[in-house]
Amino acid sequence: MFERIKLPYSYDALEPHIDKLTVETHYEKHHKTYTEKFNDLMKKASGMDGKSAYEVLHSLDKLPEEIRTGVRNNGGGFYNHNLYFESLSPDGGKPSGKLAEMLDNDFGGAEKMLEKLNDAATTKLFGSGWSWLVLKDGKLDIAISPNQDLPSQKEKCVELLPLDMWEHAYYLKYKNGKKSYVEAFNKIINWKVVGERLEKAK
Ligand code: MN3
Repeated sequence: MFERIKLPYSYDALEPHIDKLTVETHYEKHHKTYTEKFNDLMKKASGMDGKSAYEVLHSLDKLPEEIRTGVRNNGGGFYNHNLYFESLSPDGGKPSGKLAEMLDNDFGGAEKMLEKLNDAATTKLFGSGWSWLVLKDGKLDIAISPNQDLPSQKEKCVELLPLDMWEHAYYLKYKNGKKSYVEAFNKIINWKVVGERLEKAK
């Protein structure tokens, strides 16, 4: 049984950057539905007992064909939203330690990295998907992925920070204002969690 993370803050904690109704709907409707469908589909998988969602998502070819696409989309939705909600915080601080050092070396600082992450999200990605900070070949890099895919399903890398660019992540408050949404996102990143992911990845 795959379980969502417990939301580490209240629905209104990210106001005014992300509004209460969006957080509540995103977590209680979208994330919940992905999770339920993923669990349902996995009842039809064999030989996957004890595997993490991440492992399942990286061995889709071992699943029965009839559930492969469903697991890819709903398992991805389950996994990515755990990362996403965990990556946000009303007081996420600033990058420090190794993360700050690598952001300086690989981008010229956190601000410059966010410009690239935001640019990929608003101009390179078409339709629903995600923009990511990843660790690739020992360096920080930006990646995009369609639907609920993970960049690491396509190439060897580790996901550090996800930016959800599905309309459900921002439409209630920002309508078609993708740029306003990503600017708001920049202000509520939980840099501590991102730093911990980097430590784990190395
Ligand atoms: Mn979403």
